Amino acid sequence: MSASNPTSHVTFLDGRGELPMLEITTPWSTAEIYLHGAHVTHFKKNGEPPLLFLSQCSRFEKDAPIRGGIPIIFPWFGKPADKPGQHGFVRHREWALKSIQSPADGSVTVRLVLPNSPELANGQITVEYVVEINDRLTTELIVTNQTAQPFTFENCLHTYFSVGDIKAVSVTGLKGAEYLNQPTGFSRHTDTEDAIRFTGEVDRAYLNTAGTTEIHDTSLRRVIRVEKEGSQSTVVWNPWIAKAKAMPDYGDEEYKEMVCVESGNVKENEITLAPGQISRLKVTLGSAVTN
Ligand code: TA6
Repeated sequence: MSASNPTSHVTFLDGRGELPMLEITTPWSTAEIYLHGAHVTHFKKNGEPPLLFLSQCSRFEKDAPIRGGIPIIFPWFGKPADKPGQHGFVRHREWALKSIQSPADGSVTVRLVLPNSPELANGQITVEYVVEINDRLTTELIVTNQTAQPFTFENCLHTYFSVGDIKAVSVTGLKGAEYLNQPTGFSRHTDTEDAIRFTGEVDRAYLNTAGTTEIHDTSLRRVIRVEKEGSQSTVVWNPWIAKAKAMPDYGDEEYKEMVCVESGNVKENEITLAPGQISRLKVTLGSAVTN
């Protein structure tokens, strides 16, 4: 199946692991989205290196998460004691394609919905994902509570960014924010640095921060902007050497070429949605290369 207009094109085909995927071309960019996990695995602006990192060792299998791109973390983050598995279940479920729009301006908007899930009140908690592709990549996770009770959850767009050399990367926009440091048992700290730099494992959940972050990559001479709405938490992650070796679906040296800057609502920023209410988590990714 394909949808197109004079300037953009969408093809529906079997991707890796024969998982259904959409291949998208716009006047500015190319992108790939798998129905498995409603997972954006590729976005590349013309004339720039890919924006998203995808592990060479990633699995493309039913019931397994894809390593890279933008995994959708919902309805819980991490591995709470009372939850089965890490980072929720929607990232390894097959989503349904609801619509593809490609207006005359050449942008493409794809809507996906999570099929009714017994864990989500058999569909009374609805989950939709909207991906807009043009010279930027915008994704929005929309959760609606159609039950008669409050619904509490965490969410996170766990974006893997591609960088030239992690040692030449700094992340700004989080100075003064509090964070929970995963490697030391989620101990609480306040970030006093102008920028986060990477010389070892970093795994931090920044809380009560709704601002824009930037990834400065001097090796690719690129600045990536992460603008967000409906998000009070930012998670910054690089596994470094030991954790890289410990992950079977991740290359030992790949920690050098990626950084995760994730937007969501985790830990004490979890959301409680009243009956009838809608939660929207929206992230817009833009980039510019300096000559
Ligand atoms: O977002 C950071 C983090 O929670 C890390 O602690 C690390 O576990 C990472 O997510 C990847 O999790 P995954 O379940 O995809 O292996």
